[in-house]
Amino acid sequence: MLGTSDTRAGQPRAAAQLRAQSAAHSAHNYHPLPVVISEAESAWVTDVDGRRYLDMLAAYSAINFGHRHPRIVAAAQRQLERVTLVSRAFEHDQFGPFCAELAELAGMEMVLPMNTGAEAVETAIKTARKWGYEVKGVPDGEAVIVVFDGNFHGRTTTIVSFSTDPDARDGFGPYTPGFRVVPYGDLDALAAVMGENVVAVLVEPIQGEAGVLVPPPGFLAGVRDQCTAHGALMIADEIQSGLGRTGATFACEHEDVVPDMYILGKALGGGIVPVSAVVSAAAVLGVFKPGQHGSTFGGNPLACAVAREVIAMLATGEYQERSAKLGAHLHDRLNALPGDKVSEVRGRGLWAGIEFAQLSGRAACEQLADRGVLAKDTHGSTIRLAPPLVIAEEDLDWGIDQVEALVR
Ligand code: IF1
Repeated sequence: MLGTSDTRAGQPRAAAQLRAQSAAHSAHNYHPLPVVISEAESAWVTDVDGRRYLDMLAAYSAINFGHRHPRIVAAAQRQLERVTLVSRAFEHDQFGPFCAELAELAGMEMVLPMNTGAEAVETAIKTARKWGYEVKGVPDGEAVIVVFDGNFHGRTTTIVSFSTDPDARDGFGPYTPGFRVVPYGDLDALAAVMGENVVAVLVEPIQGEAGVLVPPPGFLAGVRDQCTAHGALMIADEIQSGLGRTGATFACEHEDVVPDMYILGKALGGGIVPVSAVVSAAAVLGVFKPGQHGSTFGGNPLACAVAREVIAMLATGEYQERSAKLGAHLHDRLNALPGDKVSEVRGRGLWAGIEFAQLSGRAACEQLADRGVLAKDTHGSTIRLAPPLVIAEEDLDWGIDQVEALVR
């Protein structure tokens, strides 16, 4: 059936046929809900049969500003008419402004742009190791990076090497050495491994994949203190938690913590293109010399133009404020759900993990989809909600009504 695409001609194929095609011809590394989306706007998506769904996943926070936000689409369209890709062999007029504006938003000095989250995490690891050898004076090949149990930082071979999730890790060895795993939230365990070869502690301020786990109060501040005391870099993976999701630009802000490095991705691309970045001090990112790291697409003109619009939108503070306000409402309502049906609700801002007592996460998401709400399960009986920050208050309430209906 190569070359035939009735969807392009405006005649949607039956959902079943499209699903059969993807089942036959795509690797089965996902088990998607049976919804075939063909259009989307703001917090809503429409499937090939014309059915509308409220998107309460928002592509795991990559759609923080909603689908096809007019400001971001306009920025992309303007850039499409100018120049889209030059490679880093040359400079272009969006690059300097993007780096300067992102550094300013983060209160840091330098930016190293990549594309996907995993690439930015890899970049952070390479930065920390090189910084460890050249600046901290760790003996060559001895650098240690401390990570946490339940982490999710991406799917490259090095990153899955320090995953504690058997699905993510098993069968992909041999594994990259140089990582120590300690329990999330446990400052004593962290202190026990903070030797002189530790170059960095890599932490999610809130663990997404683990089920929107918020660490105990004081944990991030404790990580910060131990990093400072041992001359190690505190690296915050804010790929999912950052850029407004929790009601602040960065989730670290809730504990008044400033890490040495932010890793950003997802929402930075405005839901249009993959854009990720490592943001840090000049003394840290300064370890890279020409030829030592890079990417064909990293920092391309289209990506920079889109991300600049995202940064300008975040600079107003209105999305963070909206996330904090609507998030408080979301958590108030979720916390009022019957305790015998909902064992725990976690999260911050417009981000929630809901643990059901008698329902698998998958079954909950299937029932929600039947009710017109898209959400995603994670381990066991947990689902996560991360609606776009632009969601209308009445739509949010309607979405919560559907969750409530599952446990009535
Ligand atoms: C999938 C999870 C969410 C991330 C953090 C790095 C990355 C991610 C904190 C890598 C990516 C995604 C990947 C996506 C599912 C999703 C996810 F369940 F797997 F953990 F959001 F909760 N750091 N998270 O959350 O970024 O390379 O994907 O751009 O399908 O694997 P990426």
